[in-house]
Amino acid sequence: MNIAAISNALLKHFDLDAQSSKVLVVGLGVTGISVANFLDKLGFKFAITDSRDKPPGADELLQQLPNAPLFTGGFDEAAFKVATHLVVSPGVALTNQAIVRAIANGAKIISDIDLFVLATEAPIVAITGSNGKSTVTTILGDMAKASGKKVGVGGNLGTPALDLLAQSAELYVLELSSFQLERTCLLNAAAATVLNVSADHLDRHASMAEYACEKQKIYNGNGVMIINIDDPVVSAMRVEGRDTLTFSIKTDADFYLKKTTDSEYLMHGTEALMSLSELPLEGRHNAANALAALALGVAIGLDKQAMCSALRKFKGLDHRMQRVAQIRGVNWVNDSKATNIGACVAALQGYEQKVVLIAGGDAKGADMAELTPAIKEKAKSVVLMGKDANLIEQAIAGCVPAYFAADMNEAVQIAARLAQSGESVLLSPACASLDQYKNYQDRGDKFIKSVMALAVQA
Ligand code: UMA
Ligand code: ADP
Repeated sequence: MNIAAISNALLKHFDLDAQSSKVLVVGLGVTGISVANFLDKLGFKFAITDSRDKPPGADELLQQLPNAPLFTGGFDEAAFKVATHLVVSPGVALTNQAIVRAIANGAKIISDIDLFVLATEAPIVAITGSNGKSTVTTILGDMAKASGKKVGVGGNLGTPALDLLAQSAELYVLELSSFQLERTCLLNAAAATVLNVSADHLDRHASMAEYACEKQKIYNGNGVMIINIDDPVVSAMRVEGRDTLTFSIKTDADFYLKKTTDSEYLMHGTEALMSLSELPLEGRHNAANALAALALGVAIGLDKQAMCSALRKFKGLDHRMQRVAQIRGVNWVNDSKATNIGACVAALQGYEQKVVLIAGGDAKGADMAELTPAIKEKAKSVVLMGKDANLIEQAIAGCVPAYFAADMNEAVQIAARLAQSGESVLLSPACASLDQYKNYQDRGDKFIKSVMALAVQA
């Protein structure tokens, strides 16, 4: 890290200087810890605040930076009053009154992503979208490694961007959420994509238009724009005169699918890159993800053969259309990461035969009626759970039988009674998990545990 160069850039862009500025790090999750360590290395004065009584990073902070002032159990007004700059974690809304007041007092907002952008000269590939971010980010990371690149892969995927700086890299691949993009202004990615836009996080964004606007910020700068022309909202983000590569699973594009009598191919122009049947992932949406990753890789000059070899080896991430088991002829599939309607619809559309769907949780303000056509077409029955189970039941209005379950174990037991041999039970909740579980992984793990228990039941 070139501390002098980064300090100069922080002064230039944010009027932030080590002598006079007072930085408040808002939120003590993994982002807050990464920001605190970064500021400490640069020699900045900072304090940290978290509204929770016991924030998840408190023990880690005590170990790593025992002298850092920490205010928990509410947002400390005094700390906000003296702050000249706030580095706000993505989980904290900028509409929080303490933050609104601090901004009115002249405090500047900085994101960990802007700090990261200023701290590296290596090219960044940036990936957002309502669904497919983690899959495409991981595939592209694998493709870069297969092409012999030293690559750092993280962001919303899990490892905070600033923690990626611990190891030198010649390329960074970042998954970015709408929360991260909303507060980022310096991103200038070498290649960037919005994979798709469908309703999500409407409890945090005022409207779909605002949500899409935050996503669009990933294209800021002058890098190559990767555009999904199957998605009208993304297509409208195209900018005349910018280098652009398009992808589509429905029509002609720079990267597209071509059917022949015996197979279907992933194409770049006239070149057949590989057969779709070699891609070890379920669902048409994963063909779109593969084309997006190929387009991003070509935009930054990765080797095409190495990229295809990475695609052939990619087995998919846990909790995304993950095959759990076949028990007494019934296929059990864990798609717990389907935390919005778009993901659940994509999962259902991948089936030819009707499934038993387990859904529900926290709908995050989405209109569950958008789920109804896919349920009508692809579900023989639904098992509903969680905070907004009623919203789904009202939306489907009796078009398929609905059952309620108090917890995952009960949901699995009910689904086991409903599914016949040869059919599938799909956990694809269309909702966030936090009303009943630690996170989507915990929800998926509980599903797997209950399914495995069926195997030993008489
Ligand atoms: N929180 C408080 N009070 C605070 C600070 C946070 O109640 O003072 C709550 C938030 O409302 C949120 C939770 O704590 O519910 C975590 O927020 P955070 O910003 O502290 O989270 P981090 O641990 O820093 O993790 C964040 C991302 N979390 C969110 O955006 C909510 C992680 O994405 C990301 O992997 C990590 O930074 C590294 O970049 C997770 C996520 O759920 C996987 N993302 C959403 C999604 O994918 O849908 C956007
Ligand atoms: P994200 O990081 O955007 O949440 P993931 O790759 O983790 O995306 O997948 C999340 C959910 O979305 C899973 O249920 C997965 O099956 C589904 N999904 C993945 N790619 C797409 C896509 N291109 N379109 C719709 N749904 C998708």
